[in-house]
Amino acid sequence: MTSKDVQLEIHGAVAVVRLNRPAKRNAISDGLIGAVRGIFEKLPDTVGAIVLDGAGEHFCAGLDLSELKERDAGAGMIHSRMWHAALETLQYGPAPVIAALHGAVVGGGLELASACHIRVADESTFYALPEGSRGIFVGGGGAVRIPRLIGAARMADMMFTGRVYNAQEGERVGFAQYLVPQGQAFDKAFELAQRIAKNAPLTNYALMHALPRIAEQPADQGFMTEALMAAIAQSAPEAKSRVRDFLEGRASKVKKA
Ligand code: 1HE
Repeated sequence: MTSKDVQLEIHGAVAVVRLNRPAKRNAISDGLIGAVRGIFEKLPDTVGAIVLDGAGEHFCAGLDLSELKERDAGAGMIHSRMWHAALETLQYGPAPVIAALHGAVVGGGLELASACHIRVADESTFYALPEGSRGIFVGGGGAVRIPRLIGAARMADMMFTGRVYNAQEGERVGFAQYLVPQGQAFDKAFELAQRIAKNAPLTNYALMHALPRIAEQPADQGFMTEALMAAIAQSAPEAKSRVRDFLEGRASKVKKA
């Protein structure tokens, strides 16, 4: 399934998907986004977590601007909807996706990172939305996902002013859940993926598919959906055996951080 623009490696229960156009800073051409979608749609069902990485110094420079040809309004809308469909295969795919961020995470690269479930950034990471200064707008789901991470006011500021967030600022405002020393994002993301792949599959499914929808529901409906998801999760044999393991002293305790 590996293509020239995107590599796939399988290491046990963890898949590594790597954007592989380092000479173009992993700029997202139509070919690259199509390859990402194709890989996520056909992952083997033995995969329990996925690391999304970018080859070279930068995670991703966003939309391949050399392909930004004149489109009429209809074609532009269809192109944006194609990005939406591709990124939905990550967000609502078979297993959680952990992005290993480094260098530029900009434009469509930030939209791609925002569709992942966990973002691990190293100290070289920087975040920007240069669409504002290129006279365009986000089109890869950023207007929906980025405000949910950092708030609409911060996103608008990034696009109005060209503001760039460095790695520390990015973690503080909510782009990344983890900040690690330079060069260590992949290792940390892989370690998290191995741990996540050991969870009960139904728990991971609930976190990917139910939680984001519950969070968007009015409270009254959210409580009901939560109750249904909780009942389904706890009825699974795996939940019962994990709880029994704890009660009978076989499972680890929660340790103080
Ligand atoms: C590219 C792209 C690209 C690099 N499309 N070719 N994104 C942007 O506006 C960001 C544009 N890129 C940059 O600001 C910089 O390239 C970086 C900060 C990411 C990296 O800088 P640097 O000095 O390491 O690399 P470079 O010399 O600028 O680029 C190396 C090559 O990659 C060069 O090509 P070359 O043939 O001269 O070697 C660059 O032209 C090429 N390159 N970025 C095409 N983005 C769903 S809508 C989403 C809308 C957007 O994403 S808009 C934001 C686009």
